[in-house]
Amino acid sequence: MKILFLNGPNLNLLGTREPGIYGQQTLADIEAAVRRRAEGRSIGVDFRQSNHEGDLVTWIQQARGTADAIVLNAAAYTHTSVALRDAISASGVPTIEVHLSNIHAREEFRHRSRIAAVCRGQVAGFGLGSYLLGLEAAVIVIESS
Ligand code: CA2
Repeated sequence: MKILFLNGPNLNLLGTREPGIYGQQTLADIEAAVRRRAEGRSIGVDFRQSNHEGDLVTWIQQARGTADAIVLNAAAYTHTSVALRDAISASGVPTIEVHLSNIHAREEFRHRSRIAAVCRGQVAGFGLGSYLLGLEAAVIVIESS
């Protein structure tokens, strides 16, 4: 099975600023942990980040027929992007929404996710663990389809 991990804007800064909110781990550390968890389980991991909404839209479109599931941390686009919502919906690829922080315990504008309704589910608040749980959720969704 192939799982596509997509990361949105500013996540390339992880580990360099705001460690109080997002932890000390870099995105490379998160990718390494995801790859370790997938090892020996016939899971192919493709892990990407972009600061550009259009890149994320294109990658979600391309996932149709090439990935079995998407694990998506859309970062700030979570709260704004109708384009990402439409892309997830159009691709038909089961998508798990993940967040490092508990978006529901933060500022009000982060409580609403524009993509949640077209995702299979959401994991938020467990730091790097959200990605590992996202991986397990993706496996469950793929294996039960
Ligand atoms: O908790 C999450 O994973 C978020 O998706 C992170 C986004 C935020 O806009 C969402 O509301 C919740 C922000 C990612 C920015 O990451 C930074 C990392 C280091 C320094 C500054 C920003």
